[in-house]
Amino acid sequence: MAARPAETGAAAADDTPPTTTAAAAERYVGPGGVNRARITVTAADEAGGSGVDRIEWLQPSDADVRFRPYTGALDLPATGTLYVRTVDREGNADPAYYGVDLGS
Ligand SMILES: [Ca+2]
Repeated sequence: MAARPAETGAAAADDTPPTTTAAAAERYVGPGGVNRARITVTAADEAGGSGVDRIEWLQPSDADVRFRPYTGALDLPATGTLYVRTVDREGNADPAYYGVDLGS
């Protein structure tokens, strides 16, 4: 893997984390009478920034707690709190995880 070229000039600097937005777009009663929520996450980097690299999500009430890559709308039990964050291509992370209350 080739070394990255040195960054020069003001245009190469991106020290600003992206902005993450999450919305519980829909709540419904799933199989077994379990309340569920569908959540859509969107993110944008600042104008002139390096761009969004990835969105990650974590639900502490999950039996297997780990950060997962966000690849599309989430469909989760409507309980606890969902945390999401976004990382841009320079590694700047939305500093505080964005918490979404899934409880109804
Ligand atoms: Ca940025």
